[in-house]
Amino acid sequence: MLHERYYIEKEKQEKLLSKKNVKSDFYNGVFDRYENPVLTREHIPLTWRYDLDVNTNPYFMERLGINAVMNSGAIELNGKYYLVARIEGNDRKSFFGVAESDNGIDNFRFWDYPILLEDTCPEETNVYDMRLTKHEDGYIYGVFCSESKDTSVNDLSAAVAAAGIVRTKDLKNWERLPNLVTLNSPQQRNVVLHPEFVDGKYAFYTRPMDDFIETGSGGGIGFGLCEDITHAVIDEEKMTSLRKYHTITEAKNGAGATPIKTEKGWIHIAHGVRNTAAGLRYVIYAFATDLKDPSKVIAEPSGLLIGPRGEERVGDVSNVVFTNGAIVNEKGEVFIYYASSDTRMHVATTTIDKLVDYVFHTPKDPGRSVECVAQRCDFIQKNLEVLAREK
Ligand code: M1P
Repeated sequence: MLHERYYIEKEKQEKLLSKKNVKSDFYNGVFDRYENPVLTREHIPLTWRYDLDVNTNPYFMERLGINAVMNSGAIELNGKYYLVARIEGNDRKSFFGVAESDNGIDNFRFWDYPILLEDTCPEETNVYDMRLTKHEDGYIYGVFCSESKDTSVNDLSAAVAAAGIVRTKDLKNWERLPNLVTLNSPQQRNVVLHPEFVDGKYAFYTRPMDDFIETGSGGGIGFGLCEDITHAVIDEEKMTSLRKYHTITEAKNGAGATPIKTEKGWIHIAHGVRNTAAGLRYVIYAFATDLKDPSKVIAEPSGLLIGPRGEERVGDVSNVVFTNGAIVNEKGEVFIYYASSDTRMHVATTTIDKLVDYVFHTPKDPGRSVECVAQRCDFIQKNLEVLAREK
């Protein structure tokens, strides 16, 4: 016999999991937001959290609680939408779980078990933020942050971030490969594998860092090639999307979703960070790189694509939106999955045509207030002329 509370919690959860998600009234013409998050900690199966045996859990207590479900890699396989979510336990350790949906906007359900990675790094304490890449070599790769304690300094919080690599064909059986080695960067986070070979080699977007939190001399999103993914070593990183003074990327930036191939270029959906009196503020921005040379930025719309709005602004790490996964379906619809405030997952939808229009036709950031005002005045003048013509 199960505890009576089990049935109440199960019914509550079923209601949440089967709830229809609808577009919110947010409008900017670029993408749509939705009323409900697509994943929250309440989506985590009860079997992951409660001991269902009334003899060992007479009060039906949550024994292994979940704190947050956030930064998820995304992939479409055989017509279904999958998120490989970062799930953070009450113990602050993150791990990965696969959630599946038929339409990509609601009814995401976690598979029975989370992903148990091969334990190849005894010093690894935490793993998070997997980016999924369907590579032309036939594998699906997952590149994630592998975090270990930094034992070289006398500081309890000091940590080292590296890029862990796994591969699979079905999201069920995962093969762990050695972590990426970047010879010129002491730490790496937000590493993304490019879906195609470049000059016959595997290509990675990197984020060189001197330190666990601060990028230090790391100037932005880097790019490097490696011959052998089973022992991935990058000996040279060149920069692609640079951090810039007084922009949304001043403090940090990092690659997000696997780049999306379009006729005009690779579209990247990344995150930018600036510092404020209230702490770091994370937003999502987009840029494009050249089809032949995916390290070369060819379009850079001004400012942010998605910023934290309304309830998204509050959570464990407030004022953050972060993406590490997007799906493009057969109809050219784009699903951008993003977490808000390191707490829950949302979806924003658009289309390839709209994204291309946004990335290639949004004006660039002129860099200085006076020039921004001049840019806006030209814009207004043209609009007033349009309105006058319509009279
Ligand atoms: O807390 C916000 C984000 O901080 C980190 O991103 P970055 O490496 O750019 O600072 C990541 O740990 C990410 O998981 C987290 O959402």
